[in-house]
Amino acid sequence: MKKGALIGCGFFAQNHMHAWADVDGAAIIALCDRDDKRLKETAERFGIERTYSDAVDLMKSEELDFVDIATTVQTHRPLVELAARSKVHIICQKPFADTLADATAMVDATAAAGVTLMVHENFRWQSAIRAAKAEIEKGSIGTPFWGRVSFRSAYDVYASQPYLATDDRFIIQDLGIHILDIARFLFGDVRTISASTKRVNPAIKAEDVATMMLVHESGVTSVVDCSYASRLSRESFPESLLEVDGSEGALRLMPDYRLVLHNASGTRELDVSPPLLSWAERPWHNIQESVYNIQRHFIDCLNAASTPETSGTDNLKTLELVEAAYLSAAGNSRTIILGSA
Ligand code: NAD
Ligand code: 89V
Repeated sequence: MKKGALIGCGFFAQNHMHAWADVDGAAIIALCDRDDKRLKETAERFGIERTYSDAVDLMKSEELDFVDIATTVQTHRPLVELAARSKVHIICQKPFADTLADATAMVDATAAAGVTLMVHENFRWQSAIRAAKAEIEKGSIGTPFWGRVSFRSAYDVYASQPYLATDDRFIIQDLGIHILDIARFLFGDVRTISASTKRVNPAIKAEDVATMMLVHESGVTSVVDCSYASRLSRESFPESLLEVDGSEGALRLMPDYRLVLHNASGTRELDVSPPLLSWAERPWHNIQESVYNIQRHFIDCLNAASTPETSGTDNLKTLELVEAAYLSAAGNSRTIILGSA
């Protein structure tokens, strides 16, 4: 049994805790939050007796295999470095870091300590996205040459995550990071990116719309578009929609988790709806299921001593895309060559 502690008992960490209860071979034995009310509420909800207001005390007092860091980005580096010094494996929420320098320092610290570091980049673990990837890999549409990964909504994300309205960066850093990661997952690493951004909602500080064009090393060109300002006739939050054209056909992941595949043999429509886990709530259930999937993957990797898909090293590439997208948008959508940002 891998023994873990959760640091940060806020809004999203409640999903982590529910998912940990379902992951075989793992148990959260201690909680930490500097906000006493959130700490007590989470401890009571999940029946955890050992609680800490300070992560240094937690690390001194508990014998852990891993920590699950579910705080916001500003505290990731000190907490990751603390855990590395304590030689425990680490899952850290996205966005992993505010800067590539911080991200690289964390990757280096964990490598030097010999511990596993996985970024909780869960969108690629949604079952609908995995189903689409499996069809592409099976050759159902031939060789992909064009793709679109799209997330457009007017859902009020600010109600449960108020920092999204006041941070200096919004949609690319918070949501686009997931959508860019899905594009990497489906089409591979990226050679160039250009981006434009816009703030539509006057009540928030940063951009709530972003459109990005990526040229992948595989030869695929993709469009990654995100919006929290799109008042659509049908709200599909929090679904990521896909369009992929290949040499032999086309794939579409449509609202309501309808995966449509067309090729010379005809058209198939699959229902790739995520299962509704016992603790999940619509419309969040696809994200909640992906939390369970990624946490289970982390424990599988610890048991097999293998590298997680979204290791710290892997996530540097997604973070580079985020940085390059902001750079491009600030520079009149100029094309950024990855590695030169
Ligand atoms: P939140 O503000 O609700 O919770 C963060 C908690 O961490 C707070 O209770 C705070 O007191 C605690 N905290 C901060 N620094 C601490 C420290 N040094 N020691 C102990 N406790 C500390 O934030 P949230 O909305 O739950 O978001 C947390 C992270 O999860 C963010 O990085 C966010 O981007 C990410 N998130 C991810 C997803 C996803 O699908 N992967 C969804 C939502 C949020
Ligand atoms: O995944 C996230 O970080 C969330 C949400 C899906 C709401 O954008 O902020």
